[in-house]
Amino acid sequence: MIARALLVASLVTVAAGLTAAPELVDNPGFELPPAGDEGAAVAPGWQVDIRSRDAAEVADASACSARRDDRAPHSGGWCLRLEAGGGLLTQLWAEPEIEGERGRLIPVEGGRRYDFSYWARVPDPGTILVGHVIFYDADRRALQGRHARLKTSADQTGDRWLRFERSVPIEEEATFAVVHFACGWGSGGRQTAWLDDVQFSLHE
Ligand SMILES: [Ca+2]
Repeated sequence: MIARALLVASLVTVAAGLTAAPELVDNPGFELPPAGDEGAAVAPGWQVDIRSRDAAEVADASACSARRDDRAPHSGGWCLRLEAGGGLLTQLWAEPEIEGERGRLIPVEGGRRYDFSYWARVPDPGTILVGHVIFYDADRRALQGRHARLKTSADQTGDRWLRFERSVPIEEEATFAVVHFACGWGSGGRQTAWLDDVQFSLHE
């Protein structure tokens, strides 16, 4: 009986393992702290980039930041607080470690369905947090069209955490993906949004 119970338990474990597609974003809940020598890195697996709305570099980005925050995270002990102001965008890029190298391109399987989701808290009207996944072909050209992007916009969640999610079959020629967030598209002056539990994985 014990052997049978163990067999059933192991089969359940195997089944659970088969249904859970690997998470493709490193440090998706911002729980890992930056190492001492990582300088301005927001958290392992992520990079921050401040730009104007027309993507130009800016001289004074003091109104913008993306920092780990331990006040009221959605899960664990930490989330990420994004601040934007002065008409600038605070952009956050997933920088996955693939074969020992850090880069923004995540390998994907063309023609398959992918899931993208995240939790956001956007208390102030006028603030918008946009999260999206952009797919690229083997020559690293961004793909266009209905199945080329996974995009959601979080705005005015109040003080609650809300989950935003998209799932689409991607183009056959899709080879890479980039996971990206931007705060600052809203109409308000100073804009603040909190982000936690990003998920990007093959749909199974
Ligand atoms: Ca977290």
